[in-house]
Amino acid sequence: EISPKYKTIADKTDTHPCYNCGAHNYARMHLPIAPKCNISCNYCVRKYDCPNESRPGVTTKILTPEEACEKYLEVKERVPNLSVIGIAGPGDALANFEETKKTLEYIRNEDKDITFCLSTNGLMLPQYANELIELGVSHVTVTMNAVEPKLGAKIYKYVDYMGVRYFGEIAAAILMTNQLSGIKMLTSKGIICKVNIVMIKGINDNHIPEVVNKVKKIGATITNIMRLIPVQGSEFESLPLVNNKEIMAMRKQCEEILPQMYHCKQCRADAIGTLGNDISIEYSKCHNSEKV
Ligand code: CLF
Ligand code: SF4
Repeated sequence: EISPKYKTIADKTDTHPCYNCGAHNYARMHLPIAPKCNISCNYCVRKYDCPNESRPGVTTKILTPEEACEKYLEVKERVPNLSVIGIAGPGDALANFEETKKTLEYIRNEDKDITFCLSTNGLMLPQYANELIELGVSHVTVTMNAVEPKLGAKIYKYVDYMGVRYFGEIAAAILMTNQLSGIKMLTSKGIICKVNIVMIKGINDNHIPEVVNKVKKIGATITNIMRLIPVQGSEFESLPLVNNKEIMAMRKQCEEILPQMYHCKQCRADAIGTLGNDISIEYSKCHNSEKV
């Protein structure tokens, strides 16, 4: 139960720069505490940040939960409009649940009110949804690229679930089932869910409105149709790019179904600042931490 002394979830949405473009003066801070992943997307190379939520290209230094909390305390002093703490990789937040949990607990101890936001591929959502709510997470992003196992099999190489590695359509079906039931568990309890969709030319581009329709039915608030950034060394490295016009046309079409995000910056897993002004690089330089 949220006591009236604290921000309600609606207040938190009002000051969340990703969920509300009117909140562009508020800053978010990603804490890169989650290195592992439990699935394999064909557009991913593990040595970079998770392209589901974070822009690939730079390796982010992993922090321990203790280090993350220290960094939060420092940044809080320098960035007065900081309203959101996000966990967005560089792998999957829920594939590193212990670290995610500890980090959020430490920070909640320091600040009862700051918004907790999390990005995940959704595989472990049914298992952890209730705990996330208890930890005070109010906003969850799930990256969902398809709702058809046949299509999903082209996008995901494998899924590691409960100690078994699954491939092909079975892997995709497990992932999709968990994404959908996980989102439903969250939205039924008032948690705000955004669905990121990576638009992959010739693979899922025609299928995206179907994904948007499906997630609308289970209570998602907004979808964020993102461009695939081809990463060298990934399965999809030489796929043709979706151009700006095509992305915008797809967003416009899907806006008939559900509100769309138009201002995503495909942030790094250690991004800090307003969406228009990421100060994470400057920050790591002046703090002398190593950056690869
Ligand atoms: Fe981070 Fe994502 Fe939360 Fe925002 S980013 S976990 S919802 S606080 Fe925002 Fe960055 Fe786009 Fe993500 S602009 S990549 S949508
Ligand atoms: Fe890579 Fe992210 Fe997919 Fe995991 S969820 S395989 S880190 S793109």
